[in-house]
Order: sequence, then structure tokens, then C-alpha cells
Amino acid sequence: MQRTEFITVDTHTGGEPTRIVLNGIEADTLTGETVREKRDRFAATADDVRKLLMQEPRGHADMFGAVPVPTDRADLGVFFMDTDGYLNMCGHGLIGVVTALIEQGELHETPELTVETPAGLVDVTAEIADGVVRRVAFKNVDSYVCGTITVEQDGVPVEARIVYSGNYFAVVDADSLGVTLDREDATQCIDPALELRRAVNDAAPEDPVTGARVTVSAVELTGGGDSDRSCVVFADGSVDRSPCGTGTCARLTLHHADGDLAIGERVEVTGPVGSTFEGYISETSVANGVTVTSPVVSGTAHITGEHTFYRTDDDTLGSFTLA
Ligand code: PYC
Repeated sequence: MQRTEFITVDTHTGGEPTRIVLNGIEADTLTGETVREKRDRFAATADDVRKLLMQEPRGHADMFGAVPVPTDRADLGVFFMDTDGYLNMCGHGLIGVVTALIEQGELHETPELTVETPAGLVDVTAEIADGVVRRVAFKNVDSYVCGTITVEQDGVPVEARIVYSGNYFAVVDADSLGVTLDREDATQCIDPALELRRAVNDAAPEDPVTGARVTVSAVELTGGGDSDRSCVVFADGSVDRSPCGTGTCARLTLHHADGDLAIGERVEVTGPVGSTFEGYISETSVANGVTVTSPVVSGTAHITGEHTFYRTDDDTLGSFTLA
């Protein structure tokens, strides 16, 4: 019997998992100049490894992962994956990766670092005390509102605001999809959110900064009266247990565009299990006539365990999801 091993350290950030792959990936599946190129090479040649570590029986329907990679452009490179594919940027994942790598001694203990993601360079600040990372803040890539789109859902018009914040989000009021943001209703958000994402992507909105066709990867349901509650649905129906890092950036960018959030003003966003991220807009600029924000979001992650996963050649079942 032949056995391949994959070593991971797992974290949760406000309840949302990140399985961080430390060892086992073949170097020739990670070639490329940029982290985006390395991710694309991995996706083309080793997607079975993503499925092995994200899907059942080693993962589960809401598993999330990150692969740290070397880079000359920053202190660290990292790309992100889920049960369905890959995201260009992930806030909860980045907080998890930085926390785990510093606490495990894999990354030099430093309060300031730059991380290259497929979406671009992200500045990270870690609060460290006695070798424990208490909080991680990241200044995201440029974020901006792409526009508003109205789609029909069950014969009713639903308004979605499209925002780029490292990933494209459709931000929608939970009421308009007929769901609540109560914790016990979180899974009821999945189907209406996926239907909305399909409808928005069929309408193919255009990115006002790059001119590219937008593909929304995540739907952020908002609401909750006075507090900023959120529930983010992504991949093929994963619900982010955390308030979602890039989703929080989308939220801040919308608040700023609506004149509800001044530069430097802080907002706390609460996710489906009650965990919170804090964020603010640090500065703005203009690109192609569009106001672009630099959102900063912070949160806390914890290591949940270390794993050595096996792939043996006599185990022919393969990886699967039961959605
Ligand atoms: O934290 O940015 C985030 C994220 C995206 C998808 C899941 N989490």
C-alpha cells in the first residue's frame, strides 16, 4: 500500500474553520511568479488535493482551507480554497493563517507583515502577547461599489448591491429574501442566496473600475435593526460562521458610499454564531471616477488542532459532498 501524507494546522476565526496546509503538496504543483499563478497551477494540477482536504470524508460541507506559499513580493503568500473551488481573498482565512503560523513558529514573530494573496497585497498587523496572537487586522485590497442590480426572485423584485472587496459580493437585505438573520435560521439563507447569486451572475454586471465582467462569489445578507448583523453564503452553499472578513469590507464600503460611515469611524459586524469583526475605512481614493476604499478589518482566531491526513492507494472511494 502506498501512502501520501498531508500535514495541516486547523484554526477557527469566529467559528469559521481554516485548514492550513503546511506539508504534502508537491512543489511542481505550486510553480508561478505570483500567488495567483501558483494558485492557478495548483487548481489545474492538484485540485484532487483541495477536494481531499475540504470535502468528505476528511472535511465537510462548510470546510475552508488555505495554502501558504513562498513569494518574493511579500513576507508571505497564501491562497484560499473551499469545497467548491477557490476565492481570491479571504479575511477570516488570513486571520487564521497569520495566527497559526506565528503561534506555531512557522512565521517570524512580527507585528507588521505584508501578505500576497491572489487578489493582491494585503497589510497585516498582529497583536502578540507571550507568543499568543490576540488579534489580527488586515488592510484589504482596494474595495468599491460596482452598482445595484434588481433581479426577480419568486416573482418579487429583489435589489442587490454589488461590491468588490477582494471578492465580488451581492449584498442584500435579508427581509427581501424572506429570511431572518437569527442563528437558528442560518441554513435557511442558503437556497435564496444561491438563487440570487445565479440571477445576478446571469445578468453579468460590469466592474466599473476594470471593465471586466463581474462574477459574484458570495452573497451577504444584512439586517438586524441597530446592529450590523450579517450572514454570508458562498461556494456551493457554505455559510460563513464568522462575520466574513471580505464581506465586512464590502459592508464598510457600502456604508461609506451611502454617507453613513466617515473615514476612521469604527463598525462592529456580528456573524451568525454571534462572533464579531471590527472594521473601519482607513482612506479613500478615486479610480476611473469610482470611489475606492481601503477597509481595515480585525478579528481573532484560535488553533483547533493539527492533523496528518493520509491518502492511501487502496482507498478508492474518493472525495465527495452530499449537497
Ligand atoms: O472571511 O473573507 C472572508 C470569507 C470569504 C468567504 C468565507 N470567508
